Amino acid sequence: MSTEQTRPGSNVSLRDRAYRIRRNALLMGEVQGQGYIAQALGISDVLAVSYFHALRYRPEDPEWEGRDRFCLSIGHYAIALYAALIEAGILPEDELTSYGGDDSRLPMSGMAAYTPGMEITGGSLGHGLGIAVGMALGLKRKKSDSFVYNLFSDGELDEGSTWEAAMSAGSHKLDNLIGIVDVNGMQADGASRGVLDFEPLAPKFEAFNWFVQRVDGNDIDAVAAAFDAARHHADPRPRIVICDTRMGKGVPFLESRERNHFLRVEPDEWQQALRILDEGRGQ
Ligand SMILES: Cc1ncc(C[n+]2csc(CCOP(=O)(O)OP(=O)(O)O)c2C)c(N)n1
Ligand SMILES: [Mg+2]
Repeated sequence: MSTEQTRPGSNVSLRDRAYRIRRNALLMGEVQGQGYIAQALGISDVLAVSYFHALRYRPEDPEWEGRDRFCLSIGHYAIALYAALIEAGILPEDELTSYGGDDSRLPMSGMAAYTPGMEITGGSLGHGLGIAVGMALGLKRKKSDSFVYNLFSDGELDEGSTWEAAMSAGSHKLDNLIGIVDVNGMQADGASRGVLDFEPLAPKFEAFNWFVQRVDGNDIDAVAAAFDAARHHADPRPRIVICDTRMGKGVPFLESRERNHFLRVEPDEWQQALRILDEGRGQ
């Protein structure tokens, strides 16, 4: 089955998908009045490319054995993934208003057992890449041609387990593993490089035998091209796409807000944010 057949409405542009993912995230954020909104806006272009250009999946059968796996290591980015899963038709749109509520399938931190399409329970930082390595090894043993993607953050570069997994993937030549790092420059305690300076980042992964690309994570064409190159690269090596993103992307007054790891947005600002997003639609 071709990838195009697996997803609905494939005549919608990737830019429009990203806009709709951002919109879903803002609507969920509004339900709680606060949250990891800036990350969601920043990573929406990458998620649009993931769910509408790269991944193979069946919306009506999220556990289809032939699917590519998308692991969300950063459980606090769940709002962003729910926004994409709604757009992809894996989650129903009307569930959006339950975000973060009691008995909701959309808890504020990603839980695999709760949510269709959520492959792993993330949240304890630094574990996603190791889990993805295990999945990729298992799929290879089964002779599957599925890819395993793992989205992790620049904050997770501070975790030793990330580097253990990176070395292991390179050693096992896991060419079915595609890492995506969201380098948004921030983490809970402030600027990421002020906590631990991970630059230069690309040579570190290269030294661990990964095929490395670095792109502007808000340039949708560049992200799509990098994902294509990652999938089709001939070397038997794991692949990583380092994505430099801008927190709050698409809503300038949120882009410029300081300490944006966990945003509190005033009640009247949600409609303003949605209006600004609608005006810049598809840009
Ligand atoms: C092992 C572990 N240590 C600490 C935390 C607390 N924590 C939650 S999010 C976060 C920041 C992580 O950095 P990043 O994902 O880059 O932050 P963001 O870009 O979302 O601001 C921290 C330290 C955690 N979830 N897990
Ligand atoms: Mg970060």
